[in-house]
Amino acid sequence: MQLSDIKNPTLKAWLQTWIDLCTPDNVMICDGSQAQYDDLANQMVKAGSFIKLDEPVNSYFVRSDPGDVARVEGRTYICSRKKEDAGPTNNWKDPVEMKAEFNQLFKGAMKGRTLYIIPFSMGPIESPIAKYGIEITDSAYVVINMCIMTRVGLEVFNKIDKGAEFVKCVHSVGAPLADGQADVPWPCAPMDNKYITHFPETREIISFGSGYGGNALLGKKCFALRIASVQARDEGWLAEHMLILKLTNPAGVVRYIAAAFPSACGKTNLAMMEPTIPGWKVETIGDDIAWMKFGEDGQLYAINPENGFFGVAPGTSMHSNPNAMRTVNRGNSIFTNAAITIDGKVWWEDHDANPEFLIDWLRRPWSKGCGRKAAHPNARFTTPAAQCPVIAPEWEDPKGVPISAFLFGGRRKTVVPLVNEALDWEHGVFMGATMASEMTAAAVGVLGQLRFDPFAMLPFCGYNMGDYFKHWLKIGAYKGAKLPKIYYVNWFRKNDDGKWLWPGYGENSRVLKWIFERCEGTAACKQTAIGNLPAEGSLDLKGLKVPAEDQALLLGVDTEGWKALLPQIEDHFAKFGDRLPAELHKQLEALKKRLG
Ligand code: GTP
Ligand code: SPV
Ligand code: MN
Repeated sequence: MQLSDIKNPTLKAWLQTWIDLCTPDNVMICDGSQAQYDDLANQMVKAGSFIKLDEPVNSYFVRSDPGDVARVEGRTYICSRKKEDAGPTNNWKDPVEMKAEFNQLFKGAMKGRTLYIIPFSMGPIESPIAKYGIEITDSAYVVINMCIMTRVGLEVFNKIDKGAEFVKCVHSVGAPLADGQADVPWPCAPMDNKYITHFPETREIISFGSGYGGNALLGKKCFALRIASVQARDEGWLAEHMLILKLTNPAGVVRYIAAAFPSACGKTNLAMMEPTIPGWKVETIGDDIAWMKFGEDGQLYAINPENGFFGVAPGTSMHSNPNAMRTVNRGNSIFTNAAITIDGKVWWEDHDANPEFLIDWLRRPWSKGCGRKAAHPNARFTTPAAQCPVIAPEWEDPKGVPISAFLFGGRRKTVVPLVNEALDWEHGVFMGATMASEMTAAAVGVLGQLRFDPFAMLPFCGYNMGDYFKHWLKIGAYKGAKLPKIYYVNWFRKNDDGKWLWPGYGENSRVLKWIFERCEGTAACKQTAIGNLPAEGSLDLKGLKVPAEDQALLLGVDTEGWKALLPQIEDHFAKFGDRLPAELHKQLEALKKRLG
């Protein structure tokens, strides 16, 4: 397909404007075909950016620039017309000024490069919940990853021709090539010249200067969360940073659960876990994003808008997440910022293999015990969801799956128990609004620092988060709604020696079982000041060696610890001023009172 084949006047004019501004050497339309994919990957190998692996099949190894390794929240902006619509948790720039700046930045930005046009669908293309986008990019790495992570195909042009809305996504690595200038393996711009910008009112995304992950694969965080959260607010649905899993009990009863944990806090792991308790089964619908709409029966139906997993590699092994390992081992995967063994096998921290020597993600020789990490902590694999051995057969069902429970959680060394059930929807929204987690390597920032990350959406909400809380409350008041129950979970409690109190991973199935049985009305709870905790003996701990004193910490209420959190919650709420719904103030006062 040629550029001249694109007939839709809006699309055509938009594309032409950017082509004229960016002055690429070539323009190519991506059709999502294997032939095009292989061709691009081969070009990347020839250019020295990709290394083709012997195994898994049809897979590649790639290292980014050392300064372009994760999402850059400090360089991410919401360009709403009014600053207060971006809210206190987002960086803001005036949309007119930002576009004027881009008119300079993008001038000739793709010189020496190819401008790729990627038509993509978020969600199965025929799903009533799906939405479409067109991404322009000058990065073949982005094209290849988008082909795994989204549904790329020319049918999207037909949908647009028939009047479907599309999100306009523009991306450049921001590194034009002068005549005769040699390229580098991972072109990008310096940190202070990266811009990840969103124009919620016009449903546009413009990203400049980074080639990594959520900064560049614009279907993911930029569209499916930041822009989609605004669409969801306007249209009465939910776009959330949530995994979706299918849980089947030994009697064959099925329930679907969605869980919001911040970046690198265990979504991929939970979504494809192998339960340790006999007879229970977990299957995957999605591992990072959920779009949910009410069905006629009043239930919330969720789809996974993505087509692949962009998963954290370090920590992933046959022991911790065997199904992720099996997925990538089937091939067709990209490994970014891992290490590579002398004989050409990818490796990362906690990988099952035990190599003596390898070449680390910074191209330096590495030997076992040298004290350095071999892979970047935010090294990632990109791999097709359809290859996951436990992908649920209905994962592409256009109508989505009905959600029984929402889980919120994060990394909390102290205070927060293993599982806590919200007293009601409003209390659940309070739990979501007061989520906090220790920071991970998924974003550039201070590792381990505790920060509030409401609904795991702090970096991803495309509008004022006070209004977002209101939206969640409004969802709870939807007429005829059969609302999911809400839980706050924490796999990450530690003892004073810094050791995990809870074994996590497959053992988290015990908590899923309790939640399932709460939904069925068969498990008992005890009401406490902070919520409903498992009643003595109602959480299945059979065969698990967790000492009684650790169990007490995991399943108890640390009243003093909770009291100490109250002023922090007050400060957190104060940020939102009068955009904070009164219901949340009320919830905080009620918690205070219950704690005594
Ligand atoms: P994003 O893709 O960044 O949104 O992250 P995610 O939420 O999907 O996180 P993921 O499942 O990739 O987990 C990130 C890290 O947490 C990995 O290193 C895991 O090994 C570790 N992890 C996951 N689940 C558990 C758990 O139950 N206990 C412990 N201790 N670590 C876990
Ligand atoms: C996250 O950081 O939550 C991710 C990875 O899922 S990225 O796509 O880079 O945002
Ligand atoms: Mn994520």
